[in-house]
Amino acid sequence: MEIDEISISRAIIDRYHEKLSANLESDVAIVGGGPSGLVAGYYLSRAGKKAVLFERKLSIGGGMWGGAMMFNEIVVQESALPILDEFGVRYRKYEQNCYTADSVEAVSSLTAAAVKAGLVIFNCMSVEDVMMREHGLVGLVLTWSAVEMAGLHIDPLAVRSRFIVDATGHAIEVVRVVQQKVPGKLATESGKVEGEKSMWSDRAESLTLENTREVFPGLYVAGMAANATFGGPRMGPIFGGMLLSGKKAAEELIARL
Ligand code: 48F
Repeated sequence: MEIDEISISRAIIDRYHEKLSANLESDVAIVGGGPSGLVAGYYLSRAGKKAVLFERKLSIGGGMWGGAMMFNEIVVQESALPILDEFGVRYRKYEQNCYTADSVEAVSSLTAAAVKAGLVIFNCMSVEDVMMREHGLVGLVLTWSAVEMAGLHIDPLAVRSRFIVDATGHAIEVVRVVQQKVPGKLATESGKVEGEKSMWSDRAESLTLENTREVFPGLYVAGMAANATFGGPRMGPIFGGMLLSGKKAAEELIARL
């Protein structure tokens, strides 16, 4: 039977509308589809929580695709190997506490497992603001990335969630919006974004985990955003901290939901 172009179009419009509408309210809204956001989304979904992830770009994976300087291999330390095992990402020992994995396999495996666990991902969507109430944050304000890129003056849509995870990496976009537009202070030493420090891989990796926590009522930071918020150094192309951070954020949120 011939398939009609209008059926194709209607199928896509209907299914997308259904998906968007079903996810206007969630337990956790994750901003950013890099390794920390994907891992957080996976563990939340696997625990039966309703998690939704918004990613600005067409592709999911953030800074993981390109390894280091486009050499598409990543380094992961021993403590994070159980997470690679959980996702079925293969790795090889290079030397003591230094394992490598193919970055394309890593991103695609994290993404596939997260989606199959129930995480709903909206790509091409940018978070431009938050929704606030007296007691804290209650959701996100979204626009199409294409609208953002074109600089069109078009009003956004809003989604409600019990918790938000800022997993936007070095840019810490949600935390910066909160600092600028929401009354109150961040749970950092200065009450503001402390800012990312220069590279110190070993220290950064342990700090990423420590810094993965609630930074404002209703808002968690994970991955590089955690270090940038609390003043930790950058770590370069070692990804164990990102994976462990996503898992920690999920575990803390599961305990609170
Ligand atoms: O940067 P990214 O990969 O964050 P991550 O999970 O991992 C960091 C590592 O890749 C690397 C590193 C570790 O060695 O330092 O950089 O902390 O992914 C962040 C994602 O968030 C998206 C962005 O496009 C990227 O894919 N993003 C950023 N701002 C927004 C956003 C926004 N406002 N709305 C939607 N997505």
